[in-house]
Amino acid sequence: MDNLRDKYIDLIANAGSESALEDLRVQAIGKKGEISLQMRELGRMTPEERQVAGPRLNALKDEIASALAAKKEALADNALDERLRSEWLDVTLPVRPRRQGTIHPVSQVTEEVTAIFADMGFAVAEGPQIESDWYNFDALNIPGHHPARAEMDTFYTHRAEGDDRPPHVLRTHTSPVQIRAMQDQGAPIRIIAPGRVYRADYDMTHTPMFHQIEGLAIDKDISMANLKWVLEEFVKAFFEVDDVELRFRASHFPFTEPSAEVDIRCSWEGGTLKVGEGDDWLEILGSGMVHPNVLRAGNVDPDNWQGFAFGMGIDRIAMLKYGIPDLRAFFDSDLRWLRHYGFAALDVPTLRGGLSR
Ligand code: 2NM
Repeated sequence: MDNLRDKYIDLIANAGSESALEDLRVQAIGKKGEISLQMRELGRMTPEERQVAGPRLNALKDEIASALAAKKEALADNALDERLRSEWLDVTLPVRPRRQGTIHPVSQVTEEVTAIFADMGFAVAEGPQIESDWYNFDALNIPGHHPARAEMDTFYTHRAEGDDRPPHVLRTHTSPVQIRAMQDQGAPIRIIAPGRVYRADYDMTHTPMFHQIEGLAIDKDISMANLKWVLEEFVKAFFEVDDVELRFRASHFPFTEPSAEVDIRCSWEGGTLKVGEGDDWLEILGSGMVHPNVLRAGNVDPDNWQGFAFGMGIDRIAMLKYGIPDLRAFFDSDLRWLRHYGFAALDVPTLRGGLSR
């Protein structure tokens, strides 16, 4: 038995691989292994002999099993050390620019517009996409009977049978964000609210979900003159031109008085847009002085405060700036489209570094 022990302990110590260990296990303590065969001999012994040999054989079997397990663990440790030695890599090396994913033009333009207004002291505000009808309509001077409610193609949520409260809506503009911001922060305030909005409309130039960015500036003495300057600065920075000409056309919105739609002078020579020259006018946004009822809804006293607001479609100005022809392709998630019109992930727009390189 001592010979058997020495033989296997030695073989196990010198085994070079897990499979060699497994062979040894079968050879020693497997069903037909040497020690198992010895154990079978116990039946032919006298009871006295068996009382001595039985426990010794069991102990030997246990000792070999432990030796096998210990050696197996040592081999695994060595294998791990070897992998750690051979498979290391320097995570401080620069990445290869693979451009697997790209920044969607809507995200890019949202960042660009945000950077421009941030530079003029506007903070970003956000709010829920599912709104109460009070925030989406009433607070914006659009009462229940107002035709604008019907014209908005609003998506309504479902109320349980017998629940007579007005249903929530998918916001049809980001203006509710400005109401909430006025309520939360009070005046003076200077914010922009970019985000998704929803209208039940689908054709060549409309998708049921699209993106808006709205701005709001409230202070003691803010006028249309400030609005004009801010919008001129915006258009010059966004279209990356030194001069623009803006045209304010009288218009009507329930939430502003007076209201104006803003066009920029442009040309469409050869089908490409040039801003600041030519004989065409391009409508890019709506604006006006915030209606006293809207200020009141935001708990801002219209006898002490006044200000301007404006809104524009992000998707539309993205198409104009980057020459993207089909609005509906924006939301198809077509990888080839995304690769073509998308932006490199590390190409963050800044005013000093250029908005769109
Ligand atoms: C527009 C046009 C004119 C607007 C108004 C407000 C608020 F909430 F402050 F009253 N936010 N945005 C506004 C004004 C939006 O979009 C064409």
